[in-house]
Amino acid sequence: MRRTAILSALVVAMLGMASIASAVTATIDMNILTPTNVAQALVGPGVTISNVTFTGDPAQGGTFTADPGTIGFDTGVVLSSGNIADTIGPNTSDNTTTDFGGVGDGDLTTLSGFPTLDAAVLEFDFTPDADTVFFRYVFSSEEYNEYVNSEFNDTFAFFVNGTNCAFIDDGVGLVPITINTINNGNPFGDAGSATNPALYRNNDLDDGGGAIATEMDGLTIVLTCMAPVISGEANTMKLAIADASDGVLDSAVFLEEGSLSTTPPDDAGKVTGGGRIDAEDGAITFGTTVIGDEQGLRGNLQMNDHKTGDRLHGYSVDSLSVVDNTATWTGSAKWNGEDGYSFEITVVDNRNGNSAKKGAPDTIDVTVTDGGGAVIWSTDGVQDLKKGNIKIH
Ligand SMILES: [Ca+2]
Ligand SMILES: [Ca+2]
Ligand SMILES: [Ca+2]
Ligand SMILES: [Ca+2]
Repeated sequence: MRRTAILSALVVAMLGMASIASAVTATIDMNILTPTNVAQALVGPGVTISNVTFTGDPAQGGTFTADPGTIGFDTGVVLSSGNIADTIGPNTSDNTTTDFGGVGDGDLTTLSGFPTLDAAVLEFDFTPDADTVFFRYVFSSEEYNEYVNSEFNDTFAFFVNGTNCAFIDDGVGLVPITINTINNGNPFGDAGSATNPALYRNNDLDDGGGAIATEMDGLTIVLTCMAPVISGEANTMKLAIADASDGVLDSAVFLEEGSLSTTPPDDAGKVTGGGRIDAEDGAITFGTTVIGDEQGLRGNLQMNDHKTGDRLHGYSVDSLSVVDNTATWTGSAKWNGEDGYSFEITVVDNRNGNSAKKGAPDTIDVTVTDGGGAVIWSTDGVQDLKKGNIKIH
């Protein structure tokens, strides 16, 4: 199917002159800003960046400001498969488009399941001061709602060291965020074809929308990327968005200013911490984060047994129980880089910091099982933290 949007683009251009009032109020693209200016706007506590590059038309990336309540945060970076100036509200068209005739992105094509075009890609190296990074974002598109569950499955991704952190856990697996994985069905409101509607905000003029003061016809709620990283070393970041199947009907992703950080977002933290549980020569060190929000439970648990050389990377959280100062959770894990393992961890947050003056030490108890349920590694029961701190929020 070939779609055109020339007429509506003209209408938008005319209406746009009279409607610079509320909403996503302004954008500044890379005809003015450098890629480093744009990437730097993302940086928050605990992170430094370098080696910034941008691929795409300069009008496809930059910064934005918005009125409170429009996007969910008021300033930040925006990347688009069209012109970022066309994210400015109000919503005046069902199919706002800039078709740059640009190339797609191979990684996004894999995620979309359809060929991609007009890719905008911002890449940089970053050095974090801890082993997990976070940032907050909102995906939006003109493909909503009329092209939900079609081949026009515009896609974006945030690749941290090559792994996409823009996903939701649907209970079966990790699903990348696209038009077809977050929506309220097609036709709009059809429960049988809706996917993750609790994460979706309708703004389509044909479906009772338009109150959200941006041109975009549909948006996700504010979502959080959480990714394991290597502390103190250069890690890679690739932020990318593209059209799918043709170059029309823009999709845009908004990223919150200053949110690329090693500190979890205020309202998302459940359990954070790290340290060592062995004072003897050789040590078991660990770092962990569990967050719970509208996207569900997610977590990162990294343990290194320096005596045996074994490494655990827990990458999901399947259950979490927090009672007073004790948290227990289970999840799926890689063991020495190999998938197919599970873990259970219980931590007790007895004090803030690791000074003995502040009371009994925090404790940790970890068990790792293989696919057959056999225990292959553990901390040998409850262990005191010898260094570090666990915080249950
Ligand atoms: Ca639309
Ligand atoms: Ca386009
Ligand atoms: Ca629109
Ligand atoms: Ca599109």
